Amino acid sequence: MTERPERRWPLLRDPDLRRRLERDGFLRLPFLSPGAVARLEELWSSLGPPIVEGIYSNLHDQPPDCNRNVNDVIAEVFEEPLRRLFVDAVIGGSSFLVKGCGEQSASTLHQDWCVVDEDRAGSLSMWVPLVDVDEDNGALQVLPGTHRMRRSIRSFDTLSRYLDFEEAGDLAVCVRASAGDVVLYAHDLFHGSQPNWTNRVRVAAVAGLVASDTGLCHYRATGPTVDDFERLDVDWDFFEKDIAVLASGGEIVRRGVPCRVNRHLLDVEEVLAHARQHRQSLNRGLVDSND
Ligand SMILES: O=C(O)CCC(=O)C(=O)O
Repeated sequence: MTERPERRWPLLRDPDLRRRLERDGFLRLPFLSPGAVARLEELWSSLGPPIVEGIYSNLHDQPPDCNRNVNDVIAEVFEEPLRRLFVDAVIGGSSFLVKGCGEQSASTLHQDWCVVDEDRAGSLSMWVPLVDVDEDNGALQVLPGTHRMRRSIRSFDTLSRYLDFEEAGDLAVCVRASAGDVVLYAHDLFHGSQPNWTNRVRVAAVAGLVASDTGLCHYRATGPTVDDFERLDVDWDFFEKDIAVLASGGEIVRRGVPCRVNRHLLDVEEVLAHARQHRQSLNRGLVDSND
């Protein structure tokens, strides 16, 4: 199995949870109190709430002041339970991620954008549903262990690998969760969600997490080959403000450091083989499979 160099991750207090997160790339844990869930539901309702089709984020269409407020309230609500779980973690980029209803609401299996140099550091997403989630209403589905594959570069304008749920078959693991649980997952873990077949939108509050002293970055494709990039040093605001400029067809003026990552685009077969191997090693008891 391809192994990655040691990386600096946000540091969980519990060594056993730390081991599981680094091994599988995800972890579900109790996180928010019912009162905290109610506060976030109220915040979501105060946005309108927008009519949601497919996958919706407030970052898509809400004004900057509103997005700043959503970011600040989610960060505040997450702060206390975050300190209980982690010794060392810095939160940023909080928003609502909402799944509408019906066939068009699937999120194909993918890796999230890089927010750190993944040769040196690991970054996590905190995904907190405000309703109970399962296979019927858009629970996260993950390909365990795929965060340990060779490095890939994902950003606004780089080519990224997507996988259909049909291709993944039973390698995709559904992470059922109760309202207020957190699903922690590595940004480079393949994940997605099947359509929401219920008639109630599925709201989740999400945020990014890195260890302190970990610089954030974003990659831009520069050519001449698909493996040539520049790495920009950024902060959390970049993902809210500058990306919105790029998304609306504008350009941003920033100089980055050139870098090349050979064959950065992962192959479908390679991802599936890796997920299969991870599952086999769990089944064979090479690693403790009781958790
Ligand atoms: O919220 C979902 O259903 C999908 C989440 C996801 O894929 C992501 O945040 O990248």
